Amino acid sequence: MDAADTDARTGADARLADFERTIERDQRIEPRDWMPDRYRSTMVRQIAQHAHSEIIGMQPEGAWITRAPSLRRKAILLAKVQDEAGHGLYLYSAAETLGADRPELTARLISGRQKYSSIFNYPTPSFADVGVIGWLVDGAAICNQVPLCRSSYGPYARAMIRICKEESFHQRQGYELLMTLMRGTEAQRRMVQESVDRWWWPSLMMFGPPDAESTHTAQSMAWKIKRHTNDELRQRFVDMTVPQAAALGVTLPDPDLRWNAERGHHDFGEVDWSELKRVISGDGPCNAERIEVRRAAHEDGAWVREAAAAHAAKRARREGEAA
Ligand code: FAQ
Repeated sequence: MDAADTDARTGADARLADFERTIERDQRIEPRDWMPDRYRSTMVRQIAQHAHSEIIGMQPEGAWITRAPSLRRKAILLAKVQDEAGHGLYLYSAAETLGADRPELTARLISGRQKYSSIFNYPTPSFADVGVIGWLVDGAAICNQVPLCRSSYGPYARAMIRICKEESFHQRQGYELLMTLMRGTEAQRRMVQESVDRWWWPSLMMFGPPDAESTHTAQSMAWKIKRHTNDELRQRFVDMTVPQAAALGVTLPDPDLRWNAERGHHDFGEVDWSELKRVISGDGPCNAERIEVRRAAHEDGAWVREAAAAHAAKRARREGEAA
């Protein structure tokens, strides 16, 4: 080994040591900092999947915008779905700070090479689903994402702060809608219960596979990308949701759900992990429809992207001539 090789090796070791020290001290990794390739690709993977989830997540509730039962409910729903688009944009921007190319991320989503959350592959046949998505799906998202505000990658952690604030608001609006329905007619109460029955188990699946089967958790915890395991967050969500269900007057569809005083947590039944695997691998009730809608929207929007690029090029030319 010659002197140049030794210098290069020492430089690489020093950079890795610097990276590990930053993580150990709970400081943030920023875009210009050196990072291991695997840390970068793990961050791009998680942020892109998260961004895709926000964008695909506009569809199930968005389907109710034209059919909301009042102007007030329509305005609330429009604002919520618009917030989700905004979350997608913050997250795609965070992925871009890692060198990811946004059109390429979209192409990967549309071609099925990149995932999005399983939860958005379920249908929304009743208006109560809008409330239940706010309560349970945004509730699970907050539970998962509040610890991500302390994630080690700076732009992701900062995006998460704003997203969590908005999602807390979404969760409250969902709960308020359900409270209103529960104070309504017997048919409305039945509609809420039927919706809870359909969304409860898929909401628990949002936290990912059980720890023993999770491929990324150990490394992501070591890098402080994730702060808790999938099972820890799932448990936290169950404990948080049980009293809310009682206050609402609905039953969570799990005969094994009960308080365990010894553990200081609720015990709950086994999630159907084969269903999660099926939905993740593209065979959920609405996977094909969700991707088709996203593909069509992307193709319909081509002229907007072309016009924006032409405008930017023209402005750059003018500025170049003026300089
Ligand atoms: N669905 O080893 P792990 C929202 C994949 S909230 C689909 O445990 P990891 C707000 C996983 O990616 C929803 N795929 O992986 C909203 C991996 O696949 P890969 C989005 C899943 O990363 C509310 C493989 O299985 N939130 O959008 C799922 O350590 C209302 C092995 O799993 C986030 O993305 C699943 N449920 O932990 C919008 C939060 N679970 O990449 C509209 C950030 C696992 O090897 C309306 N993400 N997989 O091919 C995370 O916290 C993590 O990535 C987990 C998964 C916890 C999702």
